[in-house]
Amino acid sequence: MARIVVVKLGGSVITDKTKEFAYRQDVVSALAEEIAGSDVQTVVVHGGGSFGHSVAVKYGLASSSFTKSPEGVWQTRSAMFDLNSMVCRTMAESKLRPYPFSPFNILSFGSMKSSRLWLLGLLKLGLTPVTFGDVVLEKRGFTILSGDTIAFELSRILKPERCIFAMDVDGIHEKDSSVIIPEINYKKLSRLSFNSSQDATGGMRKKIQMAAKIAAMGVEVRFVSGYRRNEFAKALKGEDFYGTKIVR
Ligand code: IP8
Repeated sequence: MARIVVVKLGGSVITDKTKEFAYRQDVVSALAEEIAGSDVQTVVVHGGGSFGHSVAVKYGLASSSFTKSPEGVWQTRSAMFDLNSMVCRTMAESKLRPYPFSPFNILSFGSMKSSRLWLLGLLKLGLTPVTFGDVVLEKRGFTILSGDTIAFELSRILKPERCIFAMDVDGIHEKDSSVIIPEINYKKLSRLSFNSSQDATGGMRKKIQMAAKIAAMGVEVRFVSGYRRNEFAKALKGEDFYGTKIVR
């Protein structure tokens, strides 16, 4: 069976978070070319960046807060669907054949086995499944379902060879150090402390929690810069790369 890799494209990589609705086509194009040129079967999930997140905050929507605003839900989802269609179009221009789907699809099959078979079926037919962070209804109202959580769910379902997080930084470094940690096990990772600059929005903490959960299942996680296409390509193919590897 071909090698399967789950890739999370960070919102801060594929968009410019300093400007609303600023899509980075050149970055997505470079990463998509590397995916298309590799021999691994890839399942992609992308974040919200200056699409989903900038709209969500206006309506008090976050992964730790709830809203019942129909306007907020519509605007946020609409921004995510727009971004998803841009990402998929860029991927198609890079010779991939994306299959966009809402993350709720994989939950609607009723069993992990059915979700797995569905994803494997798409991959076998030459499609690249692409999903995204979304808005989810819970008891207290609507909240954000982060792409990092979806990367964990996809890893649970697929047990891929590895899971790559393409980020706007090179990897993880310890507090008061700028040296990227090349490899760390998931237990040590959970105990690591960070500078506030490394975790301004709490996004890094969440990513690390999910990465630790994925690595604990025996799926190797790689944190790599999405701006370094060569390092991303090496990380994708399982070669030595510049970034952080998280292992069990
Ligand atoms: O950027 C968030 O996904 P994330 C998606 O992976 C929305 O946290 C809806 C803002």
